[in-house]
Amino acid sequence: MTGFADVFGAAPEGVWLAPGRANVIGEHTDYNDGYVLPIALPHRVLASVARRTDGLLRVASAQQPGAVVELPMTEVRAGNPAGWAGYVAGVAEQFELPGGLSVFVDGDVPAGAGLSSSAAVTCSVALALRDLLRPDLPTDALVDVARRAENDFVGAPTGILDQSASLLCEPGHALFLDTRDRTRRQVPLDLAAAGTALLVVDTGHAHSHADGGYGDRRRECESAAEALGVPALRDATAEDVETLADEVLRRRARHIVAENGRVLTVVDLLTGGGDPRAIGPVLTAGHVSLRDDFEISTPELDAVVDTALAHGAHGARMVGGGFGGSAVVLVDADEVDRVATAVQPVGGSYRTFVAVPSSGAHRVS
Ligand code: GAF
Repeated sequence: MTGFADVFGAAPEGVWLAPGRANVIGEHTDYNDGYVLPIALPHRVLASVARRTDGLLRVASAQQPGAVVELPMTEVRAGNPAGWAGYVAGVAEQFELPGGLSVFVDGDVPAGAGLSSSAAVTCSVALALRDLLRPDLPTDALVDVARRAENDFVGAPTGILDQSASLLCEPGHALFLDTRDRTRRQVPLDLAAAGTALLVVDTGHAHSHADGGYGDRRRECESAAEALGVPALRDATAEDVETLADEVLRRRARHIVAENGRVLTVVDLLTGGGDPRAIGPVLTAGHVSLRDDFEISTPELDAVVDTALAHGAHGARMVGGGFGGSAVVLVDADEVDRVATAVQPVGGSYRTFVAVPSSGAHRVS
């Protein structure tokens, strides 16, 4: 690919693609051993990769023109390099690469938008290194390679939603995943055939999982599970949750328990082959729960949801880790433009697009 050859002076050994994701429902359930239902986006990262012989890791990006991050593989360790190249390095350090590696990434997943731009980077590089070095590694193991890069190297305490979506989703389907035992099922999702669309609204207010809020929620969920004497909130019932003495923990746990139920409800509704509009109120209930009980929405995301519903959307919710980012809106296909315009602030700075369930990570060349 041109970008790689321009920077490194030779062709890569191959090019690998990994997509960003939108989550239909199942937010913050992944690190509570619960259920998720993401789709892969058409937006993706392409990683062009070649092994080296001089022991260096060299990383460049089409989105960071002129900036080549370079260091000996022997100096790659958690936090070094910092910044965007850490997502590549955090994967590379988990493979045997004494000769080093050149990586050029080129992506169009909006960064900080709650659409998994970081998992698209880690998964594209993980798949490349699996194909080049460890073809025996199962994809489930790659999910963990990508998660460890994020958790241990970059310092973002995420679950496995994003990495699983990027590596395992299939076109035309949502991925119903049990994050405890990793069992999964592809749920057909042809919104267009039903005259509907899932509109993504990126508010442009960036978030970061390495910042405090996400980790706080994770710790609160762990404290709630401990107080209830269960391994994870996946194992608690709605009745259990109401016995929690701490008011904040009670609300956090209430979201997780109800959200797992919402995933199962949405999967049932979609599997039954009925009208996908029926999932709309469940998505909206998910937003109310994230806003009021989990407290990770923002005024901008709330305004998108409220405005979309006021303009006839069937359902709407914030998506991803929260504290900024994007919302998804279920609308009739012929209402997409009207609703996308209605949710825009003055000046129209929000990016909107229709999320068509796309393919998971694969080798391109
Ligand atoms: C982020 C995290 F990376 C995921 O693991 C998940 O917890 C999500 O927020 C919330 O559902 O995307």
